[in-house]
Amino acid sequence: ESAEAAESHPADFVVVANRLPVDRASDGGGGTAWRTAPGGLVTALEPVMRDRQGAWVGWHGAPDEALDPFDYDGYHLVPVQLSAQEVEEYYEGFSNGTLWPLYHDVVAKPEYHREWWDAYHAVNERFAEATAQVAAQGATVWVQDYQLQLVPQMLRQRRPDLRIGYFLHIPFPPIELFQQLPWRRQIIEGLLGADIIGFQTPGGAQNFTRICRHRLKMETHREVVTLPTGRSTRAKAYPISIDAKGLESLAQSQATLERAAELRRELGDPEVLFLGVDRLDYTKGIYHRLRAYGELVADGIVDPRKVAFLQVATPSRERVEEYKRLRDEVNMLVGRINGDLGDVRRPAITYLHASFPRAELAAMYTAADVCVVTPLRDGMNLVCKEYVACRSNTDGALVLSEFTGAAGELRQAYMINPYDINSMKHGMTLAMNDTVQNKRRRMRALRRQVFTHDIDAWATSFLDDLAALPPAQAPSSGP
Ligand code: GDG
Repeated sequence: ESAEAAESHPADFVVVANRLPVDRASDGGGGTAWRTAPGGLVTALEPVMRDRQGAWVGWHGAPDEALDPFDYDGYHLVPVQLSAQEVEEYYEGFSNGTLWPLYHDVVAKPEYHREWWDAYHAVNERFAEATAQVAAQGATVWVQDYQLQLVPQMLRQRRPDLRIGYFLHIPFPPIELFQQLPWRRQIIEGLLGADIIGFQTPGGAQNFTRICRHRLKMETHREVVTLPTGRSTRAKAYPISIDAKGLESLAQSQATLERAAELRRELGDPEVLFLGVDRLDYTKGIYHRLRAYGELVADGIVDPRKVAFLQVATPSRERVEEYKRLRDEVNMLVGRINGDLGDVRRPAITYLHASFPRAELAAMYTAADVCVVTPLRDGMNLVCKEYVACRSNTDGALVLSEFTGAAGELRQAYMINPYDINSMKHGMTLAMNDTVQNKRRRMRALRRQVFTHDIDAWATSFLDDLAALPPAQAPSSGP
């Protein structure tokens, strides 16, 4: 039945991602309804999708459930079915237990299991098949992220007429780490099926071309990789961003301003409010950050009666073992710091393991004097850009890890090395105590960067590059 639906909706533009941009929520009357899962990618692609009869191929989030394609809010959605075992092996296993830690500098130990790989391969085939069914002749297809690295090649084999773009949202590791992967060759060949392979940073793109040159003996010239078939592919950086204007206007709304003031009161009217917002993930450096802050309190540099720290950790991948452990470790650390150093009236750290509506996050960004972003490795990191977008009166200070993709753009942040606890303590202290003029100067520069390089600019530059390539190559020229 999906072929039938595809015939009635051949799409000129197709986004392929692990998840569809919708969630199923209770409709209040005992049933369920679809709701847009808000996110930067959805915002960025909305105009393109509407103008070009776009379709979105992805999993709908429920295991063992087959769904026909359906239209929702102007999108044509094509659900891909996953069994409960595939969710375990392809998603939790290979994607989040193998690739995620390997690509993030092995800050956790990647696990290599042949069954996980088999499931990853099979699911990638299914995504490629569903996409081949829905794409119109000569359509543009944009494949997203590490869960679907084999799709570009699998799709090209089925549909050599398509223009295929691919974007990796996480870092691409150096050759020394990537080499560990038992299926390294298949992954590289999978990606090379795309006409353009986008990375968050120039470093990621270089890691990729270096592997093509040194391990696969392909010819490379700057961003161009030439395959043995003569076809060529580009590996290039497209740093992702946010809907800066949209977030700024949310932050400036009366409701947000009132909520921001109320938040500060609820936190005991601190002189300085520190803020951290992350998915609860071991790559984000949450533990390291809170430990450094705990030391500042213990050293007497920070007085918890005058300074507050609000840490939001959004629940994430809760069935994966490493994430359970991290959750316990952070709980214990916060308990220890608050037990040892808190005050009757106020804990040293206010820790919230929960997720919040976007407007509440905007109020937090608006309320905070210092935003602390300390990942051990991060493809880009959007939280730091969101904080900057919310600081319209150019106050506030951003403490940022060198190991984020964003560090390449947000040069005026207070840079720290999260592996160096003294560097973190120093960065937080400086951000808290620096002169108003210095903070303003830095924040103005940060805001210029974020507002001139927003999510729209990101999507446009990728899609313009893709559109500028010569039209699709002959069917025999696939890799
Ligand atoms: C991956 C890459 C790359 C967080 N808590 C809540 C909430 N959030 C939102 C933030 C932000 C997003 O989630 C997190 O984005 P990050 O970029 O910080 O991190 P990842 O989730 O790891 O994203 C990353 C990104 O993809 C894009 O390419 O930058 O490097 O790892 O937007 O605001 N949103 C809401 N409630 C919460 O409680 N509504």
